[in-house]
Amino acid sequence: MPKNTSKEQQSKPLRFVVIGAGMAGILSAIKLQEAGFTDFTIYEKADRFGGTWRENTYPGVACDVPSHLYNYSFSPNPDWTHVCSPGDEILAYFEDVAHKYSIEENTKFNTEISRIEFQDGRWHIETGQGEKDEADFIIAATGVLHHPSYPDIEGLEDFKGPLFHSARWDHSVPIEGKRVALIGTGSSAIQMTGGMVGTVSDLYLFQRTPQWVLPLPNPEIDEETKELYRTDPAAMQSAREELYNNFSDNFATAVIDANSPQLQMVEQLCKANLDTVTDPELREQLHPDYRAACKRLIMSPNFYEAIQDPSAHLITEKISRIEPNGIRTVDGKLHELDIIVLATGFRVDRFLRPIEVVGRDGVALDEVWAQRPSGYLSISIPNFPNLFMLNGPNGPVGNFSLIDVAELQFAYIMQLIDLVKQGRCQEVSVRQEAADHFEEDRVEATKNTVWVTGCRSWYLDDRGVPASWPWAFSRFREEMAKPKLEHYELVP
Ligand code: N01
Repeated sequence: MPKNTSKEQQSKPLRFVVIGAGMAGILSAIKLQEAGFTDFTIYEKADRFGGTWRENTYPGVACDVPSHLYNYSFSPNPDWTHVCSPGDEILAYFEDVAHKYSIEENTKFNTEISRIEFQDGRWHIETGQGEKDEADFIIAATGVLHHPSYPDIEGLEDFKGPLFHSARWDHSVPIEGKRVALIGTGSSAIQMTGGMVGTVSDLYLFQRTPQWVLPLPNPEIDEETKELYRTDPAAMQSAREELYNNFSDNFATAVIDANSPQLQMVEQLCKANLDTVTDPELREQLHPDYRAACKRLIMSPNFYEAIQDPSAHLITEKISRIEPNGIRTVDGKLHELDIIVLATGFRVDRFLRPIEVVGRDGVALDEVWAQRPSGYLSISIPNFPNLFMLNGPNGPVGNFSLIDVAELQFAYIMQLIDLVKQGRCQEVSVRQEAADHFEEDRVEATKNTVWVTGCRSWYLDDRGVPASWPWAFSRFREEMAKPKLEHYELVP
């Protein structure tokens, strides 16, 4: 079939398919509406909005990015209850925003896209339910930390009690008065430790690697402040800006420069926090042997307090296997348990996958990404025209607000979409040379970061290169302000 001519393209409204109805999918829909595009569908495999906040419902779940920063810039929420609000409140916020902008009307829930192929100038979409669709553009808002990673521990199937991943919490299982094991010491496990101690009879935290923990108090926001934010949006905006600048100037600088004074400050704060642990043996067990922020930094108001509770037990012996009654460690000891929670993180190299994605001339994304995923500015892939990712590979991840990242990226993507809308071209994708050059520069810049100072972490790809944005956040903002069109292939 011949391609649409430029005239046809202009006479027909552009159609968009958004994959995923989490934070970035809802954002895409709102921004498409705002730009006057009405022909779009969000496909969501689950039955409600919310993405990561729909999936992560474990005890203690919260966002460790302060709430007044972790909301859309165009829909600030004066009613956040805490500096870092709990997960259910964040989920309710996203559902409210989706409702406010009537996004439901354009969303197909319980519908999982299984295959997309670029053919004859359009994307052809197939769902697992056998539906077919077409679109001029695909916006992949599929999330980063989405596919649970299950550990390769012998006997995982042998445990006779409930065993589940932190992102698949089984709410039919009561935890009150139970002996619960947490495997892992990432941000999820640290939040769960604070969330469960005092409720369970015994909490066993199986630690493979100790973590540096930055103390982040989480007080309630008082009524007076909420009322001020309700009546004076400028005051709320200035609170947001303060958080934003503080984060950009301090934390974002600390992680990209292992020799920065900002990183020294983070290290000092973490060390002083560790010193609050009174038992010297426990303190030593919790003491990491790598630099603070090498792994994704843990922010917690209460972890050390919780782990010092008499009902909490830090297990540092390596796990030997899981048995019907509990976990056996290599010292031969069986830790008898009622419930095991795998807080073992996510497969961070998936992005759009397992969707089968076929680009121009039959090129398969799975082959292009066989070694590892990549994307120019984390947004565009050569030979996959009119497909843009939000929070795609190697973007600013970690302790950044992914909402800010996605908003900046969408404004950038909109400028590329406009090229097609204006009839300047029909297909837009990054040139191979530009993508390669960007990746070379990126890999080179990661050498200055704290992420390569000697630790195991999910930031590191199969080569040990951080899969993240290694420059200042200000550079990201500058890059997102205006696409360098010479880096793009614009097919008329
Ligand atoms: O996962 P992780 P997470 N045997 O990959 C251990 C975001 N997040 O779900 O360190 C024993 O960090 C593994 O050990 P080690 C945030 O970006 C945000 O906790 O590799 N242990 C590690 O301790 C975060 O970084 C919020 O030695 C095993 C743990 O499992 C990201 O999600 C809240 C093991 C995995 O830690 C992921 O955090 C929560 C094995 N076989 C999460 N395999 C916010 O507040 C793995 N481990 C925004």
